[in-house]
Amino acid sequence: MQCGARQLDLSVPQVMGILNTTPDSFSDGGRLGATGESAARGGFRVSVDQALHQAESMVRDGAAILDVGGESTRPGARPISVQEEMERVLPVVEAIVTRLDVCVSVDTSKPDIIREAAALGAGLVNDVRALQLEGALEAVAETGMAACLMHMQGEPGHMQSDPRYDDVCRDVRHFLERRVEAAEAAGVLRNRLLIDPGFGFGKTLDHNYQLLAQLRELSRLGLPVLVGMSRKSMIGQVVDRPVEERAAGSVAAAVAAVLGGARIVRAHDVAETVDALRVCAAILERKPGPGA
Ligand code: 8Y4
Repeated sequence: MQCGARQLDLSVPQVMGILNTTPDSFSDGGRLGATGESAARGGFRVSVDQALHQAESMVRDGAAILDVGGESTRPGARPISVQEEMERVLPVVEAIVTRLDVCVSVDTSKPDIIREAAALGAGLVNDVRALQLEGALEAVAETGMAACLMHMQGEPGHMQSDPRYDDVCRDVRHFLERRVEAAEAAGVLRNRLLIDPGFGFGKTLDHNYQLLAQLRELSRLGLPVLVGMSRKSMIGQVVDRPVEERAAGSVAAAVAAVLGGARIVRAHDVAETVDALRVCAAILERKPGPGA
């Protein structure tokens, strides 16, 4: 798959490492360098140096893509301005693009960020709003970036209050089909699109596991499937462990997804996930019939 100027090899399953620049991200808990003082001021900004260090380590561990995000989708998270998101995300994008051999993904919904990130060399837009904000489809079409379209029911903040579906797999597939059509109509090439069921985004535990168990259905759309379950509550509730102890459970879910046809796994624990996906690749190579 072409991601801006870079080529991404999807003949084998790949890992997208999560690089968060938000002060309240669940799982780096300040490891990325929020001082108590700057966090208290609300003026937190991850140092580019610290982010670059983590990025280097994830590339060494085998990540093919790094996902750089500045907006938190946690319930109750304060919405941030375009300006603030730019200040968090763009310096990190630039630092990685100029120094590391990896595809940079920008986790954003905003057309201005999409354009700026593309100009700096980011190759992929990872949008939890599936490019539904005004001007987002057009921004992607202009830049030649690839895009991941994710399903979400509701908006961050309220999405987990009482999610309901007639048939979660069918509803998610229909939504993604419609967003793929909209993207193509706006001039985004089909071969630059990825789809994602959006685990945890307006879904109960049961919805999440139904989607995982029937992930094959999504591959039927003929586009590469990306999944993100790393350390999420769908793992935590099953293993009954806090976020920092969910690596093994997350890897198990990643393996299930890849054997169910997923091509990219968004993960915090890159080294462990890369090993697991290499084992998956060894299995998939030997499967008879039409490919994974
Ligand atoms: C612990 C750690 C608990 C992280 C919750 C979380 C996805 C995504 C997110 C996803 C795609 C998250 C940006 C939520 N999830 N993008 N982004 N797919 N494409 N929560 O599933 O990681 S953020």
